[in-house]
Amino acid sequence: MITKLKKFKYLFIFFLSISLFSPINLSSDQRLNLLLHGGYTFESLGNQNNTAVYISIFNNSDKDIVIKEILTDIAEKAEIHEMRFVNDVMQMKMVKNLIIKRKSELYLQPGGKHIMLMGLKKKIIDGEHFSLKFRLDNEELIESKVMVLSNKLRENLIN
Ligand SMILES: [Cu+2]
Repeated sequence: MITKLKKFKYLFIFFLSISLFSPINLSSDQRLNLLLHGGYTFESLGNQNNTAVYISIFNNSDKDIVIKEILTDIAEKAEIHEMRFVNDVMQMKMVKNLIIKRKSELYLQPGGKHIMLMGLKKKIIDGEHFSLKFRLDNEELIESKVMVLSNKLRENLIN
C-alpha cells in the first residue's frame, strides 16, 4: 500500500513538472507569430571574416512584423543585406528594418536578401550549428538555429 502511494506521488510530481515546463503555459499571450526556420550558412575558409546566412521567415499574424536587429555571439555584428545592381555590378546594401508582410513568407537565399555576419570571432565548421536572435519591433526576441554546411554543397553562389 505504501509503495503504491509512493508511486502516485512520483507520478504526481512527474505530471506537475510536465505542466510547469510546457511551452503552452509560457506563451498564453499571442507570441510566436513569426516563425524562423531552416537557417544555414557555409563553413568558413582560412581567415574568412564575413559569412552570409540564409533562413526562411513566416509571418502567420494579421499584421506586418519588422525585424529591427539581429544579435549573435559568433561575430562582431549581424546585418541584413540585399543585392542591388549598381552600374552592372552586383552590390550588397544594408536593410535597416526588414518588414515581413502580414500572412506572408520571406526566403533569405543565395543571390538575394541574406544575413551578413561580419567579423567572425571563430572559424565556423561543417556540421556545427549556432543561434541567432532576432529582435522585433515589439521588442520580442526570437531565437533560431543556423546549421553550418560543407562548402562542397556550394555552387556558383554570389552571396
Ligand atoms: Cu552581405
